[in-house]
Amino acid sequence: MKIRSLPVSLFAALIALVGALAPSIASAAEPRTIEITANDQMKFSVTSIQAKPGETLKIVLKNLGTLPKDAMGHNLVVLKPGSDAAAFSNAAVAAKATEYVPAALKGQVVAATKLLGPKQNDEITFKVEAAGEYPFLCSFPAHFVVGMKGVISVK
Ligand SMILES: [Cu+2]
Repeated sequence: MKIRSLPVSLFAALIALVGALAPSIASAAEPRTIEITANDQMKFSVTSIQAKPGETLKIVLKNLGTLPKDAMGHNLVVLKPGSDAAAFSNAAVAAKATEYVPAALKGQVVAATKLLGPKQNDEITFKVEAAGEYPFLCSFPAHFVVGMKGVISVK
């Protein structure tokens, strides 16, 4: 009885091993999609994201608002760990020509969506290589101060 059951349990163990490996292979190849909405109340629907070092993330930003882009545009800018998001927001006020991404601070940007008007979408795909806290914000004037900000925690 024992001799007969051994190959069966080995086969079952192999099946289990393949099953355990398959999802990790799939996740390494495909970015993880995170949908975030913005609105006329100046809120992001997601403000905290957990990720692993080396993971590829795809953030889809959807502006659900109806107010015109000049008055209530939204973007989503991901900064490198250690960047000062408040300082970035302050500098962005004078950077309307570059969709509120100040040229002098471009080196801090990991990825940025375009500035969205009402009912527009955009997406960014990027890899978070190093562990750390990656701040993100909407850099439209004053939106950071009202609370359009969050953190991607990579560990
Ligand atoms: Cu905004």
